[in-house]
Amino acid sequence: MQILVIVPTYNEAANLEKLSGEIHSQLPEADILVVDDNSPDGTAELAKRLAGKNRRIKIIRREKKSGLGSAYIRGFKYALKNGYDFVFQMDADFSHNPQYLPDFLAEVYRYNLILGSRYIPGGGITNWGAFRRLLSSAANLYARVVLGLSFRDLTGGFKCYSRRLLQDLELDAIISEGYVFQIETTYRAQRKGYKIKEIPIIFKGRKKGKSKISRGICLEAIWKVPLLRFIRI
Ligand SMILES: Nc1nc2c(ncn2[C@@H]2O[C@H](COP(=O)(O)OP(=O)(O)OP(=O)(O)O)[C@@H](O)[C@H]2O)c(=O)[nH]1
Ligand SMILES: [Mg+2]
Repeated sequence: MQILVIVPTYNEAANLEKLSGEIHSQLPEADILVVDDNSPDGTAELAKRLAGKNRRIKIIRREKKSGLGSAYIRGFKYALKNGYDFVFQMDADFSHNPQYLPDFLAEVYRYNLILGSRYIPGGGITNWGAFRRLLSSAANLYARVVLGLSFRDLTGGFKCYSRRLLQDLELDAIISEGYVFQIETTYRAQRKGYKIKEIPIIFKGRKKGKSKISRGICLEAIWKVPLLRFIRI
């Protein structure tokens, strides 16, 4: 069984070494793929150094900051090409605690997509102010109602996919980048009839490094979510 953990990075030099150590202490047999967009803070150089010492760390370096969705897609294609069976996506800023990785793996055998969920019993959020919480709840409610999905956390970025689902997801047809990317991948999986399960995670707001959330990412959510209803799946 081959496992890949995709970690997209933009200016995460303060987090990467500790994160990769913690991932490997949970899943020693997993490979970690850093997809870096030429971060000015030297994240890619750090990743290269780590990869030089540890063959279970890989790095793809893209020329410029090109968005989170396309970074995941790049990682997914790498996973398919290199024969991985289970593929995680997680953030580099410790919002997604590596201690949950085994919980996902315990379920993904019976499902095709596991969502790390802040909004089911046992899940939660620490370190976020009222505005960020409100924004996230509103986005989830909006997506749930507009797309008729029953999952409580559609915008989270801590997920695990089976190879079978990734093969069938038509990666080149995906239209979104920011939070909508998370909604779209889950929506496509559901429409194609794959089995999806939410498991509880406590999400920690970022402590180190700078947030990349922008108004553009929020606006994208408003107009692209309804559009998803009309795409051919
Ligand atoms: N490769 C790549 N990674 C990105 C890009 N934008 C964000 N990331 C990474 O994607 C993950 C999630 O981004 P964050 O900036 O943490 O976004 P967020 O969690 O919504 O917001 P904050 O935690 O408040 O910053 C982090 O590991 C980032 O370094 C990008 O354009 N390209
Ligand atoms: Mg974050």
